[in-house]
Formats: sequence, C-alpha cells, structure tokens
Amino acid sequence: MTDSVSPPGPDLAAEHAERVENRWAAIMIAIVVLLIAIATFSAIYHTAVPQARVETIDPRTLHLGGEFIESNLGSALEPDGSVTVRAVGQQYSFTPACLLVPADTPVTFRMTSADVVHGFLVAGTNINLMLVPGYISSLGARFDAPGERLMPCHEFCGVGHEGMWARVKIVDKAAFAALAAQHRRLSCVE
Ligand SMILES: [Cu+2]
Repeated sequence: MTDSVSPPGPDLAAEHAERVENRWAAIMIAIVVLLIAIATFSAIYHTAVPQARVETIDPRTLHLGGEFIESNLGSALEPDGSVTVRAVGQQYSFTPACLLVPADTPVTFRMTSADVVHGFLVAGTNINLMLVPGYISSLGARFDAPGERLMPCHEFCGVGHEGMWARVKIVDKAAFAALAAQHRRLSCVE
C-alpha cells in the first residue's frame, strides 16, 4: 500500500458507489427530460407558428401564365448582377433539363412542382430542397468555379423516378454575361 490514507471499509465503499450512481442517474434523467422538452417545444412551435415566408402557386395553371410559364423558365440576369434560375419539376423531368449559372455570382433558385413532390439537389453542394406542388421553393447559392454537376430528383415520385435528373452547368461569369446580353432567359438545353 503506497496510499497513506487507509481504504474505506466495504460498507463505506458501497455507500460511495451508490451516491455516484445516483448522481449519474439524476444527470441522465435530466438530459433525457431536456431532450424531450426540446423536441416537444420545436414540434409545437413549428406547428403553431407559420413560416416567415411562404409563397404559394397553383400547380394546375403553371403552364398558362405567371412566373413559371415556359418562356420565363431558365436563368435570368437581374439588374443588380445576381442571377435568378426558375425551373419546374414534373413526372419525370425537370424543365429546363440543364440549368446554366455563372460562377462566383449570387444565384437564387426558384422552383416548383407541377404534379407531385419532387426533390431538387445539386450533387457535391449543400443545395437540397423539396419541390412541393402548390409552393415555391427558393434558395440562394453561389458556385465557386466553372464545371458541371448532376441534379437528380431525390424524392421518390413514381415509377419513372430513377430517370428523373437534370444537369447544372456552371460557366465563367463573363461568358454568362455575354450570353445574357443576347437572350432574356438562358439554359444549357441543346
Ligand atoms: Cu421526381
């Protein structure tokens, strides 16, 4: 024995162990109660409080007029130099099937669905939205360098789901500006 203090007797040791166990049990119960409280609060909060910004649209009349009419789809260069990309998902494709965006520029995606729930995801980025019929999904993004990325639908939407994908082509900022000078809406659909 190197310890100068003599070890506690068996009763004392058991009492000590029990105290430690009880303390840890109390801490674990507190953590579980806290997690349940957080889950309950967020569930009630998100049900009771509407989202700050919800844009709705009638999925039955997308092709007849308004923001998502076919002639308005694709990329638009805004007066402030940013780019707005509008696209529609439907069973089983995206329109346009190839989105053209400039590198190093703020890009806003505005998307919706014409029929059922689809997914909008750009591979290798954190761009990931659900396209829900009746709602406009909007997300800001920025692409660092030119390149090409896959854009698969990632919400199961029916028998043709696996064939539902598009591409995002990122081009040089100057090249995009030159194209935008000639066309009101741009895409890379050939
Ligand atoms: Cu889909």
